[in-house]
Parts: sequence; C-alpha cells; structure tokens
Amino acid sequence: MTLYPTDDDRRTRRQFLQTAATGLGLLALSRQALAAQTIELPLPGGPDTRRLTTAFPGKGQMILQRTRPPLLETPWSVYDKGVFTPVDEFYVRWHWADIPTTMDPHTHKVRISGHVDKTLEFTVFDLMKNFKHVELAAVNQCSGNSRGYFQPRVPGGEWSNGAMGNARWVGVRLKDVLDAAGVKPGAVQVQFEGSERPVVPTAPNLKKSLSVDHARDGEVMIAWEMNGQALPLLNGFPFRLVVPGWYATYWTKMLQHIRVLDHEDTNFWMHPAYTIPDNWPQANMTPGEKDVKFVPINRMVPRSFVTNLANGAKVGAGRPELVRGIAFGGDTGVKSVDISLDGGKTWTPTQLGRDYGKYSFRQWSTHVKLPKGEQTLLVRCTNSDGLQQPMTPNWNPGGFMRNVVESTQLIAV
Ligand SMILES: Nc1nc2c(c(=O)[nH]1)N[C@H]1C(S)=C(S)[C@@H](COP(=O)(O)O)O[C@H]1N2
Ligand SMILES: [Mo]
Repeated sequence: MTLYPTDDDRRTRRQFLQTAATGLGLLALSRQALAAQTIELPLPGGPDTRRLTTAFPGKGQMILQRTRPPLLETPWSVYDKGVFTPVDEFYVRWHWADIPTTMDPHTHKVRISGHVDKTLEFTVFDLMKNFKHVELAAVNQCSGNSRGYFQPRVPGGEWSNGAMGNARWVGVRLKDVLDAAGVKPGAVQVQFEGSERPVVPTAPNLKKSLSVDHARDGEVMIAWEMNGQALPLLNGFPFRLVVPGWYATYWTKMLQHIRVLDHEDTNFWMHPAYTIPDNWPQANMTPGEKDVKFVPINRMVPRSFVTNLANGAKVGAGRPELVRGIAFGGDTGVKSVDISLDGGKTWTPTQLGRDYGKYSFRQWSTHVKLPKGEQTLLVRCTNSDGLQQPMTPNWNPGGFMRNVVESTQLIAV
C-alpha cells in the first residue's frame, strides 16, 4: 500500500499562511514578462516556437499557452531532473478566467452536501485536525496532454508533452470526509466544483463527478500539499481533489463543493465535454466516423518518454551512450520499459529506477551503442496489467488520451 499517515501539521500550517499572503497578481502581468523569451517546440503544422513566461505567481519559467485563463506548460527539460515535478514548474490549466486572486485558508471551506445525513463544511485546518493524513505519489496528466501532435489537428490547448506532472500529495481520504457526512443509500455519484466562476453568467461552471464507489475507494484524496509545499494558488490552493490513475480533469482545484448525487451527473462537463470513443484503452476513431459512442474520459494508460536526449540530438557512434527517461503505468504500475532500435521488431528492457508507488512516474535508463548515421530510438512502457503503448497514435476529436510509442531521432557521429 502506498498510503501512509503523516503528522507534519505545523510546517504545513506555516506554508499555508505564506501562500495565502502571496495572492494572485494575475491582473498585473506585465507584457514584458509575458513575452520575454521563446523556446523551440515544433508541432506538426506549427508553431515551431513558444513564448516563455515568468509572470505567474508561484511559478518559475513556464511555456505560455494562454494567459486568461492560464494555461502554462512545463518545459521538457524539467522531466529529466527527477521523477517529482518541482512545484514552481508544475503545469497549470484552468477553464475559466474568473479565478479568485486570493484565498484565505481560515475562511475558505469545502461544503459536503446533497444525498448525505448532514451537510458539513471544513476549512483546510479542520481537515488537518479531524481526519487521518495520507500521502501518495501520483501523476496528474491533462486529458489533452500532447494534443498538439494530433493529426489531423483538433481544437483545444495545443500542448506538447508537458501537461503532466508527478507529486507526493498529502491530504485526507475523501472516503473519510464522505463517511463523516454519511452517504445515504441510493447515492450514485459525487460531484466536485471549484471556487472560480465562468466569465459570463450563462456559461456552465466546471463540475466533474465520480461514481460513489470510486469516490469512496480510499485512494481519492483531498490534498493540501504537493512535494512538501502548500499548493500554489494556480494549482488549487488551499486544497484540491487527487484522483490517482485518472485524468486531471477530475482533480478539482480550489475545491468548494462536494455534492452527493442520487442520479447520474449529465452536466455539460461530463457529457459531451471530456468524452472519448468508448473503446478504452484506445480512445480511437477515424476522423469523420459516424455513430461513435462517446463516454466520459476516465483511467489513464501507460506512457514513456526519453528525457535526456532531444529529437535530432548528436551522440557518439560505436560507444555506449546513456539514454534515460520517465514512464508511468496509467492506472497501475510500470512493469517494464523497453527500447527498440529496429522500428519495433525487437525490444530490449531498460533498468527501472526507484518505485514510488504505482501511480508515480518511474525513471528508466539504459545505454545504447549506435552505428554511425541517423537512428530512430523507440521507447515503450508495459504496465502491470500487461497493457502496452501502441505503435500507431490514436485520434479523436477532443485530442484526448494521446498515446503512442514515442520515437526520438538520434544522429550518431
Ligand atoms: N477548479 C478547477 N479545477 C480544475 C480545473 C479547472 O479549470 N478548475 N481544470 C482541471 C483540468 S482539465 C486539469 S488538466 C487540471 C490541471 O491541474 P493543474 O493546473 O494543477 O496542473 O486541473 C483540473 N482541475
Ligand atoms: Mo485537462
């Protein structure tokens, strides 16, 4: 089991007050800070470069995808530093621009209501005091991570591969909080809503739901800490939902409402938004295909990447060269990461790094000896359920759940 209790309250409390005092200077972003520098990030059909920004509170240098609402991508080099994504380089994604610019942890409460015995409200300090603390390492990946590689192109945030991050999350079990409220018989789903609001009143606010059984599985958490720090405002201060193994669309930030429903949630954000063709793990269809059944996106699938060598990198010919990267198993652990230098005919296992639990990134590394010339390196993850990354990419109109064996061109000289 990867869940274990922690009792480091005082430090957390102090960090909380610090973050609360920082505030979100979103309106004060200077144009200069926004446009300072660019980074190469070629997507099929362009663009080849992206702007970098340091203008967002709690964030270091990030790739600017959009300003309002903020969409900030993690620069690829970050993933080579280790399996835990630094908090100030963790990607950011919001749907609506009307995000609270300050959050007072003493007064902000999450309210548990609906099909329960009693409605309850908790500040972050109430959660810390009343429930057992748990910690879990888990990957948070946007459903649309890598959307920029979909061909034909689809609308949405044109992410490269940096809309994902891994953290040690500390918080409480959602199950314990729901049990305190007393889920009534006949409950079907549990709905989550954050504290931001749409920019026009008629637009639907983001609301996401999980089945009651999933919400009470003992792994779904309300977390206030990531990698030893309070959540930055842009990542959901003072607390957010963590849904291990599931796409981040369910990981509601600045959590304000938990509603136990006695019916299935049919709101826009469950259907048609964030739906995939009903053929998990492929989530695949042909562009223009008719009568495809769509279902809400759910569990993640295995992925693996090279992190120390970029596409087109020059390496030495005829001598061992280090190749390393990260992998994750999706909704279960990494069993193996293999590489191929012959287009997928044969595969060689790599060494796996330390296991931080089945929902975490796992580092892999190996050495390759390449003959002179241009070589294609393929990397493939197999998870503990035996699920493998496919050789051909999937396609769907939402640009969701991109998954394919990644290939890196290397020039051996
Ligand atoms: N309140 C709130 N929570 C949210 C969202 C949002 O728009 N509002 N977006 C979701 C989506 S689609 C993603 S990808 C993740 C991004 O988490 P991050 O910004 O911490 O990386 O937050 C999720 N939780
Ligand atoms: Mo997302």
